[in-house]
Amino acid sequence: FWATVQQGPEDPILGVQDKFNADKDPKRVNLGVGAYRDENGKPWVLDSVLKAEDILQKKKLNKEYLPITGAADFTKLASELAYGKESKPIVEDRIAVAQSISGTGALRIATGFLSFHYTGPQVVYIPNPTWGNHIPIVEQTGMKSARYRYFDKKTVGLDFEGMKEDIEAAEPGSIILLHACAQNPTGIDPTKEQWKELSILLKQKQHLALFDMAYQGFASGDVSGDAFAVRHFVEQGHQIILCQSFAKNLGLYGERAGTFSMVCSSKEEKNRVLSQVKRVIRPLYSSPPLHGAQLVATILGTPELLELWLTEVKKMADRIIDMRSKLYDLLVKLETPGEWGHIKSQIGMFSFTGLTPEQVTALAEHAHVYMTMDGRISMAGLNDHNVQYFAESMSKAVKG
Ligand code: PLP
Ligand code: TYF
Repeated sequence: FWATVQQGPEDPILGVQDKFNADKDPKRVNLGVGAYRDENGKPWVLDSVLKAEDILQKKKLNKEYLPITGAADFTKLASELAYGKESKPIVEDRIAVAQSISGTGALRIATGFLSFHYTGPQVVYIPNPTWGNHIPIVEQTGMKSARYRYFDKKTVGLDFEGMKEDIEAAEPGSIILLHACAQNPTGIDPTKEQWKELSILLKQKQHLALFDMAYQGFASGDVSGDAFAVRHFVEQGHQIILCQSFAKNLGLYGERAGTFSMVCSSKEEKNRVLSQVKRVIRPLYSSPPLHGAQLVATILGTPELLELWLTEVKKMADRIIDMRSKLYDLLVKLETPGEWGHIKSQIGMFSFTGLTPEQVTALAEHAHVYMTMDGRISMAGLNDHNVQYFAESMSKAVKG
């Protein structure tokens, strides 16, 4: 049957993990996949999650199917976390929300829904560069993807003028995908002022804002602050679509907890929209997984656990910020040619180092250091035990 099936390319991010796994050198450093690691380089199950596990175990809940749109207590609390409890569409009960298979699944519901129901241009504009999965998620549903400028190589910063020009030039009513915070892979976000300009521009052009929020709390350690862009757009009357993930900020990667939501113009519209969202989900996977959603709902819904979690997100964000400054200081001390200020100013899980593919390859071959070919490093892979070794290896690679 499958004689004509060709070997597919490996995933550029997940392939790095395989190469790291195959390297048995004790000095090996994994800066590939965007998953938090503690000060000893180990995955961290948050205490708030462990406590929620205990609570759930004592409740002896059953394992019945969830409804198509997931656990209602979870989607309510998750939406409040993203939009803010006082947000007008929350108060007016006009957000259509469904539990999703984490952020990826939320994006796939979005493109599925849009491909059936969006009467504007079937094209999603995504930043260049962006998370590699965005393009196939869009194109798998038959929609087109297009790029807007985002990264300025010269300044290693945001190409805000280019971004605005491209969004302005897009056909009115286009779908514009925006990383809500901690842009992957660049670690460069618009400022508050720039978000305000973007909000005005998108409205003028009647574009639809599709927010991907995979890192709420991870950028600054403050979950409300990191939701600024989303909340500002909603306050300005944008009927946004939001894809929310709890993989990173709650360390629930493999639990696949997230939400897909759409701000509607009325409760009546919300109900109609939700009936169609269900028709997108049902043939995909019928109903979402239970456990991750129960954990999130328990944490967000229990004041002591919520408070504990907020300190834990901040701890993760702060450790990353500390590593940025240690790496920067070491690169300067080692007299590494170039300007490295961006390592400190970039935001979130990643730093877009500017290392060339040749330097990335040399680091893997000679130093057992692994990262994606675009020179992105997952900052969480660094800790006090390996940052010196990494800085020395990186410095050597830059010196050539
Ligand atoms: N969007 C962005 C920008 C991401 O970086 C990620 C994960 O790395 C996701 C979405 C989705 O992740 P998940 O499906 O694990 O929630
Ligand atoms: O490192 C990144 O950018 C992501 C991480 O199911 C990731 O690609 C890995 C697995 C997964 C979702 C996201």
